[in-house]
Amino acid sequence: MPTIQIKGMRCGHCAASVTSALQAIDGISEVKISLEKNEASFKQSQEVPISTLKNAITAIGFEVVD
Ligand SMILES: [Cu+2]
Repeated sequence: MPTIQIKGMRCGHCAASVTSALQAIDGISEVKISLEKNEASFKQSQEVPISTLKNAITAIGFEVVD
């Protein structure tokens, strides 16, 4: 499963926001968030550019860590 590091998630609301932002992207499903690890993992049915992921996360006030 692809996994990305996300900065700024603090609670269940943050996790839910990130989940819906990622799931709104074409080709991404089954998003799982780990607040302890600051990670989001997901299933990818097609290639999604990292810039698309970053934009979606940035748009809701979080940051993808490189
Ligand atoms: Cu929160």
